[in-house]
Amino acid sequence: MSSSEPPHEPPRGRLVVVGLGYIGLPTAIVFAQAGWSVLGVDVSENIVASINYGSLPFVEEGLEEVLVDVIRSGALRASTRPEPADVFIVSVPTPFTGEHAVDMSYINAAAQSIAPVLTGGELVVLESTVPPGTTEKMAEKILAERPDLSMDPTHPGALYFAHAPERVLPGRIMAELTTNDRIVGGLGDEAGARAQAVYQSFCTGAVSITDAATAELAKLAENSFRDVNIAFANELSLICDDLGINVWDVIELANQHPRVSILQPGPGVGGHCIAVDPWFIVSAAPERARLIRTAREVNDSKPKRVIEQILTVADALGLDEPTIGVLGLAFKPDIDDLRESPSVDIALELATSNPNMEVLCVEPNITHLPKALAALKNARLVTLDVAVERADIIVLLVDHQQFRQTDPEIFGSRPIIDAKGLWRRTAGAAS
Ligand code: SAJ
Repeated sequence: MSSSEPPHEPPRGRLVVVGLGYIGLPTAIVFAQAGWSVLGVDVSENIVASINYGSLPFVEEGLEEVLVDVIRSGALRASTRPEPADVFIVSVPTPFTGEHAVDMSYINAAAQSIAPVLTGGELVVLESTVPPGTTEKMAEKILAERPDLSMDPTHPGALYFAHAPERVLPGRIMAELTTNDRIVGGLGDEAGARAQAVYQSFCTGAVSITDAATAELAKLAENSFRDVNIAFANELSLICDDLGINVWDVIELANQHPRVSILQPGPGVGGHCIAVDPWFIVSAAPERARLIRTAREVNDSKPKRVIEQILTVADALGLDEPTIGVLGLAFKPDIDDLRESPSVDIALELATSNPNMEVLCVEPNITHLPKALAALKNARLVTLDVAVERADIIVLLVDHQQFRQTDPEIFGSRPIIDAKGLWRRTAGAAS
C-alpha cells in the first residue's frame, strides 16, 4: 500500500461516468469542476433530461448549484449512450439477489455499453460497492466483448482496470467527496497508479493504492464495522426494553467513558449501503462471518419490534381502527432517499396488516408516497399538521429537522413511540 505523490501531474481529459445516481452524479460534477470534459451516462431518459436541464433528480445539500454551473459551462453533459473517452467510471447499483449474493446485472450492462467505444489505453474504474473479485470479473466481461484489447500493459490495445470505492455520507456528499481520503485498487501496478492520478485531480485527501480485491474488501469492512456497531446499540435497546431501563440514558452515561462510543439505536438500518454491503462479506465467507451476519439480523429485526410496540399501545387504548401518525419515511434524517428504509417497511406492514388502520405518513422531503404505499387505500402522505390533528398514536421514526424543531407537547396526551429518542426527555414520550 502506498499513498505517495502521483507519478505525474494529474491528467485532465475526457471522462465518462456510467450511472448518474446518488454517487455517480456528484462524482461526475466534481470531475467536471476539476477540469475534465465529462459525459454522464444513464439508462433513464428522464434523469438525463433533468441533468441536462440543470435540475437535480434527488435531494442533496449544495449539489444543485454546482450542477447548474458545470452544465452551463459545458464541462458536464448527460446522455443515454457512452462516447469514447480516456477514463470510464462505473457507478451503478449493486443490489443483492435472494441469496444475498451480488446482482451483477447493472455492472454487466455497463460493461457491455462501454466495450464498443474502447480503443485501447483507457482506464476503467469500478466505483460500485462489490464483493472481492468483482473488478476482475468486470474486466473479463469487457475483454470478452473486445478480444482485440488486453490487460497486458505491453499490448498496443492495453486497458487498465481499478476499483475506487466511495466513502461519502448521504447528506454531506459535496463536502466529503473532495476531502475524504480514498483507496484505489488496481488490477496491476500501472492501473493503480493511473487511477491514483485521476482521483488526485479533485480529491484533496490522501489517495492510497492497493490491489483491487483489497480495496473491494476494505470498503465492505468499513460499512460492516458500522453495521455491527449499530447492531450493538439496537441489541442494547431490545435488552433495555425487556428490563424496563431507558436505553438513551444508558448510552449517554456509558459514553462518558473515554474509550466508549456507543452509536444510536433506531427503527432499523436502511439505505443502499450499510443494510446491503455486509451481506457481500457473508456471501464471500459464510462460515466465518458470524458476527457480521448476526449484526445484520439484529438490525433487520428492529422494524418488527417497533410494529409490536405500536400494536401493543393500540391494544391498550382499545383501538380496533387506530390512526397512526408515522413521522419520517426516509432511511435517515434530512434526505429524500427511501431505499431499504425501515420506516417504509414499518408503514407498509402497518397498513397491510390491518385495512381498518389508517397510516398517516409525514415525510417532508418527498411529494409522493412510494408506489407500494400509494397503492394502499389506508396509507396517505400528509403534513405534520394533519397528523397532529388526526393521529391516535404518534410514531417518530426519523429525526428530520422538522421533527427536531417540533415540541411534542403539540400531541397532547396521545402516546408517542419515539424510536429515535428525540423527545425522550419530554414527559409522555416512550422510548
Ligand atoms: N443509523 C443508526 N444509528 C446510528 C447511525 C446510523 O440507526 O447511530 C442508521 C441510519 O438511520 C440509517 C443507517 O444506519 O438508517 C445508515 O446510515 P449511516 O449514516 O450510518 O450511513 P449511510 O448508509 O448513509 O452511509 C454509509 C457511510 N459508511 C460509514 O459510515 C462506514 C458512508 O461513509 C458510505 O460512503 C456509505 O455508507 C456508502 O455509500 O457506502
